[in-house]
Amino acid sequence: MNRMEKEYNDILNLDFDRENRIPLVTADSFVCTAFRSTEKLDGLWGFTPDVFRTFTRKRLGEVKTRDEQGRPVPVDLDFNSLLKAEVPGCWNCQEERLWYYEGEAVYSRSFYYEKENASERLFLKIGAANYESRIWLNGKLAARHKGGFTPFSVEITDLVRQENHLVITVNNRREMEQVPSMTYDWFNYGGITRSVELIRVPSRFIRVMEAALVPDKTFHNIRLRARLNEPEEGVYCRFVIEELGIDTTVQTDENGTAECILWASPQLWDCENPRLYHIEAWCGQPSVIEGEAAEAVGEKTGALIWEDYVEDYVGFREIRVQGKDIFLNGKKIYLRGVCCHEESRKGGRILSEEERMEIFHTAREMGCNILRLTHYPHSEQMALLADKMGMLLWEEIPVYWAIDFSNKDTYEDARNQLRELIVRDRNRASVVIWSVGNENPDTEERLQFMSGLAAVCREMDDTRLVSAACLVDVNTMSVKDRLIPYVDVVAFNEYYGWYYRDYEGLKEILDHTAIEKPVVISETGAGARAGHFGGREELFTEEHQERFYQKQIEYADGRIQGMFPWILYDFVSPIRMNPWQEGKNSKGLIAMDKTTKKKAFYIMQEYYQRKAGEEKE
Ligand code: GCB
Repeated sequence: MNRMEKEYNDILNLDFDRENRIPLVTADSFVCTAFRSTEKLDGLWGFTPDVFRTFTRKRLGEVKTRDEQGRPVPVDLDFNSLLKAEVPGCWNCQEERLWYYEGEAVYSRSFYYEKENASERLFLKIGAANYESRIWLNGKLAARHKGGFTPFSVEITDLVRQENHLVITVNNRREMEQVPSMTYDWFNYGGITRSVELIRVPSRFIRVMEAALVPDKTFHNIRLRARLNEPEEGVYCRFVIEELGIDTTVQTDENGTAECILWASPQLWDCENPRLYHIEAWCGQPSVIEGEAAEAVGEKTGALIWEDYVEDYVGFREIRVQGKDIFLNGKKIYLRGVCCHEESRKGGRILSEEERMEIFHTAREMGCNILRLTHYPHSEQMALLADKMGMLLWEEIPVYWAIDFSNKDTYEDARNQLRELIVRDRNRASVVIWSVGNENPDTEERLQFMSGLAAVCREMDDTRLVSAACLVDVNTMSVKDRLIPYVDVVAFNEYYGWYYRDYEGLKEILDHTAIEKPVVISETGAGARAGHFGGREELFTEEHQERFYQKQIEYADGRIQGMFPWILYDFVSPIRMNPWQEGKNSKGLIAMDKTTKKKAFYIMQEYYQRKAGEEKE
């Protein structure tokens, strides 16, 4: 094809996206990095919105500024220097005119790479990019990924050079078959919203390392597992937990997995004492290192050198249900929860470390022992911090409201998002619940879809509970979802006293609900504009919201195993356009400034203090 033909082909080809639709990157190729050393590519990147998707249409992996004869040619699409955008960041907050932009954008930057040894492999990890992204390295399309909130890794060993030009296109257009789909009650921030990192690994490496307490009620069996990059049998893996006197070497099976269960007496992780243990793992065929070679890598002569090394800090705890109760390390607990979106004070998905800490401190002040991180996976740092702080977590994927439940690709997308989340956070003791959806219609297709997701949780992880936030059955006024047999904790959202003006509805539902499983209210709430005071019956006043919570407690206390008020902070929502909300959902117990507490905050605080006291008795 000569230049002219190519030009025509680029603008006349309706099906231009076909050749860019390469297979999606999935959780299978993820390289765990919680404590691996990586090189961050964060900072200011070249950036431009690309409304007509011209970059992808023309496969402009590299912008050519000169023709074959070396003459300068006009560059209409200069993706490198038009604008700049922060990575991680959301374009909506970068420029006022991009606030409502939904579509494709192009990020680009260069980086320098020098191999540290001949057999080294290089991966790129993207913490999250909302929603569909494509990675182009040195002009070549290297990967495509779907899902706006989970991490993925891409091997770039064969494409990388010393001087590199990296382009990431991100498209956040809402589509019917996506997860979430077309409508939801939060803001659709677009962009590369979490860090981009380079990971160097040897040719044989540990893809995932896991450590957990076996949930067998003994509190003594520790399971250690390492999965290699390839299904290779007979490779040695060494696990060390020095503080527990564990130092053991196991060989991989035909799937490339090395696993052992060891008897130990760890101090258990819980909310009062979130004890974490340093866990180390090595893999490969160890060789002895001597003399100067040993000195060069800071080892003693005669030391064993392995091929790969990973480490993590893991808490050992057991979460379990029995009958209607939930037990943490054998002790019955009440889930004193609150829901929370991942949104910064200024708007935008990127929280500072202080803002994250503030969430934990505020939830603690309110008396919470668990946070429901709604309605999509929050950043990895949240779970790492929760582990340290002793806060339990409910994590979920955005299977929210209407989803194209009969679409196989949609299921694969949801399933992959769930697997990416589980692989990322499976060593976090704080995470005790995986939730597979929120307020979805109780249809046959949805049952197939979501029971499938529940099965994925169970296949991958026997150390956590499975739940979903269900709708109430308004015909029978009860919790009667067909998904109930597939979950451990039955959760339902209710707004009796707000959307439905009689508080008695909640009492009725609980009267009609007889389930031999723990039941929790996964959402309940009422809107209130901070500083707007008035009568107890007047909507959007702090007094009304205060009264609302008094009523919820009056009807639900003693009949449920946990409660999650909706929501800790007000948040941006394009479906809330009225004078009291102005594009925000105002059901926060605290205003968007994350400081101004509304009256209802203190009602929940008093309630949770009482519940915590009852637990101690
Ligand atoms: C719900 C949704 C939540 C909404 C909330 C509301 O049931 O799960 O995402 O924001 O209600 O404010 O209506």
